[in-house]
Amino acid sequence: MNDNLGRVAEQHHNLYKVLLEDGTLMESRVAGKFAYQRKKNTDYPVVGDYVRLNEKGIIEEVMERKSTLQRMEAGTTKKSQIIVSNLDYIFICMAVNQDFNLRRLERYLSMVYGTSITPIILLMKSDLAEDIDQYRSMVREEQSDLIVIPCSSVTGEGITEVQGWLQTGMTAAFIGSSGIGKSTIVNQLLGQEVLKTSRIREYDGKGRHTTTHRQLVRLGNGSYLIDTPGMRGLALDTSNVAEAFGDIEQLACECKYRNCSHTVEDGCAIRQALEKGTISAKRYRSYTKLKREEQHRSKERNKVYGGR
Ligand SMILES: Nc1nc2c(ncn2[C@@H]2O[C@H](COP(=O)(O)OP(=O)(O)OP(=O)(O)O)[C@@H](O)[C@H]2O)c(=O)[nH]1
Ligand SMILES: [Zn+2]
Repeated sequence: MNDNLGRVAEQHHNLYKVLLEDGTLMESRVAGKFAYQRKKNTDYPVVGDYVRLNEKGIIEEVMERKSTLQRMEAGTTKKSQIIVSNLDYIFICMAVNQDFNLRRLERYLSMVYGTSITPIILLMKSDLAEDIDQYRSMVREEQSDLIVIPCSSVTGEGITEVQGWLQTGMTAAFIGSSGIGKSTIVNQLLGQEVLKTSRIREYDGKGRHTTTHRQLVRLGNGSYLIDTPGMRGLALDTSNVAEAFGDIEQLACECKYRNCSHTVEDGCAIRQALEKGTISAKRYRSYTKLKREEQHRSKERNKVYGGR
């Protein structure tokens, strides 16, 4: 990074913390011109952005983004919200116990579809599985070229392989349900740096000592890990929807046509279940609505971010 370049490490409303080359965190705001020029909300800085600062430490410019992870804003179908930017990898974490869920995996994969972000599947708590290859095959059946790494912080399996992906300048985020060992593995990757960089002690407005969780950290070798509240929320949205419609998604596998829209086709397993009353009309409507929104979203994404 140049002298006047930094990387957005935290965002709290319109207040940013920018990580500088020398490792210091600088509090910053965006230049007034962002407002004058009526920039779109997606033009404002997000965690992961490389930004150019002026001599007063104000963010003048957001450098072109290599990739973005987006979510639709609640209540709208068009406007999207960028959660983080410039990810190279996303570690999709699933534990090899009751957490393991292929429908949820599909959801996660659909988020990175059409971006340049490479998904890497971490089979967490691999020490708990008798036959880890069975899980690996199930994942590969979803998509045969996926990178799959069994990981355990108990046996240490997989840590070196994960580190292998974190080369200088690379940025990765972890996503997955709560309680499956993400923090444990991140702390192992951070090693001694955890106290220095991940959890920092600061004085809050009332002069109390508080411990805050940093959203972007740089490892010793110059790679970056991102863990924002936005990413955590995404994990929730994703698993809730998948779990809420898991039974219907399962039925969809039995439809006669692979690209069945579940509306007019012959041999649609979902419509048959609807007629039999196995699934309610209300849930069927919510499900098809969700599907349509999803298709619309991926079309929009391809339009805007085509070729990336
Ligand atoms: N068997 C086994 N247990 C593990 C492993 N890694 C973590 N755990 C345990 O799983 C629990 C949750 O671990 P965390 O690292 O806090 O999980 P997390 O995914 O970060 O959870 P959130 O912070 O809530 O998102 C702890 O009790 C850990 O001791 C592992 O590799 N194997
Ligand atoms: Zn169907």
